[in-house]
Parts: sequence; structure tokens; C-alpha cells
Amino acid sequence: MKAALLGLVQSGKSSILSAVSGKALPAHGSIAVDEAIVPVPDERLDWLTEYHKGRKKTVYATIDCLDVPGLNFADEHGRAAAGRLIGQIRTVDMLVLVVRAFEDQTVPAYRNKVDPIRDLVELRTELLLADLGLVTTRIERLEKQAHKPTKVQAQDKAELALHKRLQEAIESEKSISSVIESEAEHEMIKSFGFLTLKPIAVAVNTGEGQLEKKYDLGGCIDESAPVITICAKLAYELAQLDADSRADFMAELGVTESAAGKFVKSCYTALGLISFLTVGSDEIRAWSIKQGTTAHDAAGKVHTDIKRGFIRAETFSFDDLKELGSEKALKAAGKIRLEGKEYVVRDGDVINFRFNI
Ligand SMILES: Nc1nc2c(ncn2[C@@H]2O[C@H](COP(=O)(O)OP(=O)(O)OP(=O)(O)O)[C@@H](O)[C@H]2O)c(=O)[nH]1
Ligand SMILES: [Mg+2]
Repeated sequence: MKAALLGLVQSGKSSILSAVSGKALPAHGSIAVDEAIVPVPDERLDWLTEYHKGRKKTVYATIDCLDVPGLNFADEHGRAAAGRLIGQIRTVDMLVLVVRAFEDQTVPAYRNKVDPIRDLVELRTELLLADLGLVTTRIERLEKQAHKPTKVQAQDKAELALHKRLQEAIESEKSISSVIESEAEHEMIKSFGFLTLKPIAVAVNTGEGQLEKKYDLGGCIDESAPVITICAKLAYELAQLDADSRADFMAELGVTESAAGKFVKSCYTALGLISFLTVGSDEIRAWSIKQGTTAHDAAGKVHTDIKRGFIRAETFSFDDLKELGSEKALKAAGKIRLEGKEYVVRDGDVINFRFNI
């Protein structure tokens, strides 16, 4: 899964990504898209590691994140650069829109004023315009093509009708995701990488001491989009400490949830992801999958051979193990199930795939 952190200039994208991934900050003024891997914090994995002492490795699930240089639509040069950057993120699975809410005289504010709602509206409008550009070009092309009696004429006509609907939606400021009605329609347009079809999360980068503040984003984004409040500067500073000092400092500040925890949760919610866990002879590992994934497809995530030779998924719930204390007790309580290919995996399932190759 790949997410792109997108926002106006100096909103705190690189600080957030460095805080949650541990990667060093990019050079000041960098104009290239940078990439970092964000480990998914998972206490269940930590618990299992403790329980199965002696395994060599604990492998967290990860989310790939792109750190996109700040967008600036305030002048022509900035608009051209923003257009190029937006073109580079059409293949990602989701967007994390980062908006600045922190006041700091030493960091120049976009359009001379800190205003997270105005920024979010501007970002959203620009994403809609970028999609409109693609839709309009496609319509022009299909209009030339669709009246020709070719083998794909019916297909062209259907696609033209759909793109006209998209155009209308965008012109009334609706995202493409709000008008796509079926899997078939989705298939028809998925290769375009429309930005307003992608799931979105919003990270409001607030000042120190304002982490509890709730921001009313005034309906300027889809209601289902998760919104988190992060203080990038504080999160970055905390990330530079060792684990013990970090825990002490967080307790002192009354910060209960790490920025990484919040960030990853928002991506998981937006993408509809869950995790299942495996305990191998040398590694304990978490895997992220879409909600609704079957045991057969989950096996394929671990290894194509395991999918091909799938026999059964020996499954129990992590919570049951934690409550009963041992696998022996789980067995005695009949909590270890043998599931078939069609079983729909649940968050926190610990699975041992039985397979035959
Ligand atoms: N006071 C304060 N400063 C912040 C906060 N977050 C970021 N900054 C500062 O704002 C400046 C920009 O932060 P970055 O993380 O580089 O922001 P960015 O969005 O990656 O910037 P561009 O990539 O240049 O658009 C840096 O000087 C940060 O130290 C914050 O929460 N509080
Ligand atoms: Mg940056």
C-alpha cells in the first residue's frame, strides 16, 4: 500500500514523515518526491514476540509513503511545479492531506495567514481541477472516436457517458469517488489515477499544547475521511529520543497516543485495512490486508506457494490467546479453528497456513 503526503508549502509533511518513519529529514528546499517506509505499530506483535521468546525477527506491517514537496498555487511558477508533482502521485493508493494549523513567526505562512480550512479547500479544489483536466481531454478524444463503427464502439460510448457524468460532478465540486456507482465503472476509469477517487485522510499539523484541539473542517472533505491532529515538531523531537525517554516525556506532556499510531490508524481507516499475524519458526510478523479478504488470498500475501497449495488456515484470535494465556489453554477451550479458503480473515487473527506443494 502506498500513501502520498500532500500539502501546501511548509505545512509539515516532511517532519511528520520523518517522525513516523524514522527517516532523516530531506535536505532543506528539496524539490524531489522522497519515499519512506512507515512501520505499523502493533502491540499484539510485541506481545507475541514476548510470548514466543527466541524467534529471531519481529516484522511489522508497513505502509510506503511519498513525501511530496510542498505545493504552491500562489504564482505561475508554483502552479507549474505543482502540476508536475501531482502527475507523479497518480499511482498511489491514498492521499494524506497535511494542513498547517501551527503559528510560528519563523515559518512564513502560505498566503500570509495560517488557515487550515482555507488550505484544505484550496487543496481539494486543485485536486478536482487536476482530475477535470484529464476528464476533459478524455472526453475530447472519445467524442472523436465514439461515432466510428469499430469493435469497441459500444465500450467507447459507455466510457464517454461515464466521463461526462464525472465532468458534471467535478463542475459541481463533487469528488469522483462520490459518483462512481459500480465495480464496472471503477474498472473503466481506474487506469487514469484520478486523485479525487482515492481515499483521503487529513492530518492537521497543530501547535504544541493544542493536540486536544478539534478542528471542524466544515464539510470541505468527504465525511468518512479520518481527520487526525498531530504536532509535527513535537512528534519529530520525540522520535529523536530513545524509547524510555520518549515514554517519560510523553507522560509528562500528557500525550497518550504516538503520532505514528495516529498516522497509521488514519491510513488503515481510509484504506479499509486490517492486520493478521503469523508466527513462523524464526519470525513473528504482521500483514496488512483489505477488510473482506479471504484466507486463500491472505495466504497469497505470505507466499504464492502457500496460496497454491492451501489446505486449511489454522486460526485463533489474538485476544483469546491474551485472555487465556497460552495456546494449550486455547486448544482446551476449542478456540483454535480450521478455516477453509473462503473464510473472511478478521483483524487480529493469528494464522498458521497448512499447505502442500
Ligand atoms: N512551530 C512548529 N513548527 C513546525 C511544525 N511542523 C513543522 N514546523 C516547521 O515548519 C517548517 C517546515 O516543516 P517541514 O516538515 O519541512 O514542512 P514541509 O511541508 O515538508 O515543507 P515543504 O516540503 O517545503 O513544503 C520547518 O521549519 C519545521 O521545523 C509544528 O508543528 N510547529
Ligand atoms: Mg517537505
